[in-house]
Amino acid sequence: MIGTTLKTTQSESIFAAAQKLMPGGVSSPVRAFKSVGGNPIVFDRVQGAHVWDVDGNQYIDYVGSWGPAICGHAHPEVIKALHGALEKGTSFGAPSLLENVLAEMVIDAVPSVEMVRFVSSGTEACMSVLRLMRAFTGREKIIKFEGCYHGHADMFLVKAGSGVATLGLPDSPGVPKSTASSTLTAPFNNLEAVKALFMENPGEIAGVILEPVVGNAGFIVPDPGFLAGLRELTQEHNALLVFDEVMTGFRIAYGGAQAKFGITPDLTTLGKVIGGGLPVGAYGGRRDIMSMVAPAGPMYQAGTLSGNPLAMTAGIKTLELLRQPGTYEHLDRITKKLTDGLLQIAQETGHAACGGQISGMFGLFFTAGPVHNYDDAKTSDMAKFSRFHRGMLEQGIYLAPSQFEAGFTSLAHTDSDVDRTLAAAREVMAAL
Ligand code: HOZ
Repeated sequence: MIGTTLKTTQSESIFAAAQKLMPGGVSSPVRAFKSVGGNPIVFDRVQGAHVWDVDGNQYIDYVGSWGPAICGHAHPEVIKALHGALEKGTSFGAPSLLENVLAEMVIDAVPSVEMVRFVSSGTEACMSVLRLMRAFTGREKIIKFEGCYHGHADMFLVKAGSGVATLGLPDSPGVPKSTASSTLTAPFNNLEAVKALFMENPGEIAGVILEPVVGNAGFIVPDPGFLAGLRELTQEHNALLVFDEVMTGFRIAYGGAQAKFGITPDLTTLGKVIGGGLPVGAYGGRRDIMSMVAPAGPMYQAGTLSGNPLAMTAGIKTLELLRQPGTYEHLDRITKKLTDGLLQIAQETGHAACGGQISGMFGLFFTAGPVHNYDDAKTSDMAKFSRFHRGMLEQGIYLAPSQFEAGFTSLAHTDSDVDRTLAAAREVMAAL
């Protein structure tokens, strides 16, 4: 039951075994709890807004499998659709009608997307879009922002967020200097810095890629005019603007950040929500640019499991559920209640804090703020965040085990879940 003292004997023993089998005992770094201390909780099952660990503890979940679980974990309609799809086979490696259906849904929803290519992860989408940016412009350099994370391809592991920031890694060994030197970086929300990079590298920059709302350095919103400024600058320099909407796509609005802020990039990457909990990524954009992708054009990119029928099915059903009336209103209301409540409790218990939300994506920093970029995010009191994380876990609240990850709610989160979360937060913050 939520709120009881946490017993994690099974988790401890499974994780101890895992550490001998897999680097750090995990399949992806952030989930190892390295930055918050203690060992990770080993999951047994997930349902709705809740997760259960192998010791039988139940938690209210604000990670949502890092974004995909926007309808709630294991939504009955998604599961039912998957059962139907399973009967027809798990992988085709050939065209299917399901790809057309999901492609049409994505094209209808996301303003920049006229054509789309499905891949199997957000990382794959971003590494493919990078090749496309270079192929289309004939230029090699790109601009990314400090603390933004676009997956783990070589070119993006420069001042990257997410696990790289969480583990405090300087970048990553194994990335050739020649590769990293083509990646120019600027602080998020700093148009002047981007302008300067364009001036210093005339005719050499293929484009600018960013998370339009940052989720991998904690939750950071774009300042008014920042996205519009990037749109103007990239057009002025014949460079491409790419929104990495792996986190924000279909989450902060059905049409993503580009619909929410009314700025249309040239290309977009997607992942997480569009796979409904199965491995999917996608990149898409202007027809003239996408026509360069093989076999329509010469830029090569391929994948055995791309367009996988199970993943397409889960994605289609998830988007159908999201299209129902009131969904984004629910996400916005429930998440605002959560973040307003957390900020108020922080104030009442004497902790400097700032944060916010858009729809079902949120963040909280232990600093007075405001947080406009990665350097600001790093002023958050990390030791306090770790104690807060542990305290919440003990209270049955599962938060992202890193200050540098956004939180996510779902259609399954209820007022009662948020009330219980805030009651826990009051207790934990009072004791920090
Ligand atoms: N890239 C995800 C976080 N932004 C994955 C983290 C994980 O699964 O460990």
